[in-house]
Amino acid sequence: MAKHYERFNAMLADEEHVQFHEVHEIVVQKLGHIPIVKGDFAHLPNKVQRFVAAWVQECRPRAVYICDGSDEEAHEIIHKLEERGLLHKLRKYEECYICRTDPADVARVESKTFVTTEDKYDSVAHVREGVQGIMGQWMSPELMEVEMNNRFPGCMAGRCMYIIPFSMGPIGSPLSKIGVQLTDSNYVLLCMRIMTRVSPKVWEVLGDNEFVRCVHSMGCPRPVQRKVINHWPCNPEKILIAHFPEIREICSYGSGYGGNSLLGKKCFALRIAMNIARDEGWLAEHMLIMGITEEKTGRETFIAAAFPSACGKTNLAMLNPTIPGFKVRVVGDDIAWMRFDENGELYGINPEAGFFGVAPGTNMKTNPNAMLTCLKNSIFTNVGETADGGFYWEGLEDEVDKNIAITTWLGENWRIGQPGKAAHPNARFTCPAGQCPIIHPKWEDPKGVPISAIIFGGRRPVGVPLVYEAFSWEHGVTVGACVKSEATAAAEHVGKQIMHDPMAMRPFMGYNFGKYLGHWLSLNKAPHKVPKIFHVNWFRLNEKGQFLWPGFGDNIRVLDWVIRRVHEEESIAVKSPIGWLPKKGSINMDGLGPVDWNELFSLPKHYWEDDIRESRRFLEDQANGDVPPAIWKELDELEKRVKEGL
Ligand code: GTP
Ligand code: SPV
Ligand code: MN
Repeated sequence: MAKHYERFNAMLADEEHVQFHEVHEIVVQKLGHIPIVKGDFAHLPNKVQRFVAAWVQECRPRAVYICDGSDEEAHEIIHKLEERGLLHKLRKYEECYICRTDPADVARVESKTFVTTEDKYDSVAHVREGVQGIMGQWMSPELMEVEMNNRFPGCMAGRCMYIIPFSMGPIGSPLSKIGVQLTDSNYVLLCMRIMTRVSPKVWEVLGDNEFVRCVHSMGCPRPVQRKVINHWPCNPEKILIAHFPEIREICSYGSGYGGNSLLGKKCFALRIAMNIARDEGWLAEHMLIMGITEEKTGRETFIAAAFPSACGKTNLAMLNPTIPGFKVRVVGDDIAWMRFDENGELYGINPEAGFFGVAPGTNMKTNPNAMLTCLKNSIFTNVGETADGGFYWEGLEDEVDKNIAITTWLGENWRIGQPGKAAHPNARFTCPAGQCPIIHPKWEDPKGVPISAIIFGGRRPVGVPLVYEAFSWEHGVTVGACVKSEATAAAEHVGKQIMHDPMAMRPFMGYNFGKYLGHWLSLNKAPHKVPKIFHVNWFRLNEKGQFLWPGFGDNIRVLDWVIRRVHEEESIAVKSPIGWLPKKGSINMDGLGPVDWNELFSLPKHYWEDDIRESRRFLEDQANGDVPPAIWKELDELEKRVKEGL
């Protein structure tokens, strides 16, 4: 049996056979002479002690540091990283730091991300012979064992292992889950304390219960074998991001960047959580949550929306309305955990505590709320820096002195207007959500907020209208299953290829995609009141390659239509073969420049025929026998409607 399972089983066996008072002795033996430089190991929950001890044995760090999430702790670490040169203070703001990574470690690495289960088809769907599966990758426990053995033994030599207790969701909420991350990166620790709730209270809430085991190493034991660039240790050639849903364990090696290393985010809150969600009857999704209040009536409607990475979730969640009468407040910008309550209402929480937002494109016009959130206590990774100690990235041309000297993310001297870019396209800000001027007062409500609509979307340059509404839950799930988008810099894909990204979850699938669709469909049962499902596209282009829709703050006009549909306004929709479309004139266009309604909503017949054929092919290729019959039925009906009606 593979070692990680053995290690896990041994922990359970220990529990059965060993008396409580003996546990500590055993663990101390396993820790050997490794000093605990901070925290009281003996007071950690038993299961955590064993987990740490097992991985200390494996990774052989120089010391163990038990984090408490306090500001003092953060300052101590920041100070250390400033001295080392990894962090640099941005003197224009309060407690903001800039960090430049090794240019070989700048985004999620989907090709090195795996799910390991005993049975392959628990992790991935059956693909057509000769087809490369893209909805998650499985690696057998045996092969994974070899890969892990090739990396983890001794991987923290000469470094400190940080023990991070964190809660995804408000500490103690019935919807929250606890994780413990071990890491040898203190940059990761600093980001984890922004993105999750790191606190000793987690130990109390955890007690003897289960938690998600997260292990992360930069893969750069000392003495280093590979030249460290920008003081950013990493091991890009050997990146491996392994998930073991059966034992709720995540092991990540070689990268310090974003979703590769902040394991609470995509690894836990999506890939592992969706396994838990399937078992417990809820949903863990790549979705923002926002509340929109109509000021005239005071009515507030909450919406969850799934767009692929770098396709506009953060921007929509914090939207600054360009038309009067609406108040928008953000609950979450990337991940939603949603569950039907006993009355059948869908409630959602944001399991995260911070925003890890795409920097380029963010400015006071497109997203003032994000700009105002990250003016203090934030970390900026792979952005440029102005000579007066400010951040800079593409999109800020009008907000800084045009002649100011800028250092690019690659450390080069640069000025606005010169060729090249100041920031990496996947440069990010990491900031506490609580600092957002429009954070929703209920964003930490343990019950969550009631979700009335689900929106899917993506970057679709042609053919797909600004907005449409699905006819039913089943139709909506099919729309979600057929989400596609242009590739972005959030992962390693290159070029402007259109990729399938069902439910915006392609990079984050934690189990068999066909069964995941089945799980979505299964939620439409009494007493559940399933929300309406919509599809939006802010990215349609005209013949000249310009956006047909202004986007950003003007997206409120589309949300207004969505809300009115949620509240059963019938006269504003017309039936089309692909779903309900806005009746001409039913979207408020007051004060907008010229917008070509006909072009925005046109449904080219050939395009849709091809699109449906291609989507069918995708589902057959990627999940043939596993796709629920209801999805095929929806596709058949859609095809028929398009054939006869367009
Ligand atoms: P992840 O954090 O990777 O999951 O991304 P996200 O979905 O939160 O995307 P985000 O809101 O950060 O937007 C990514 C890019 O899309 C930014 O460069 C934005 O400027 C751009 N963008 C966002 N909304 C719009 C829009 O309505 N119209 C246009 N044209 N661009 C947009
Ligand atoms: C995404 O890629 O969807 C992100 C950034 O939100 S990362 O945390 O790196 O996954
Ligand atoms: Mn995301």
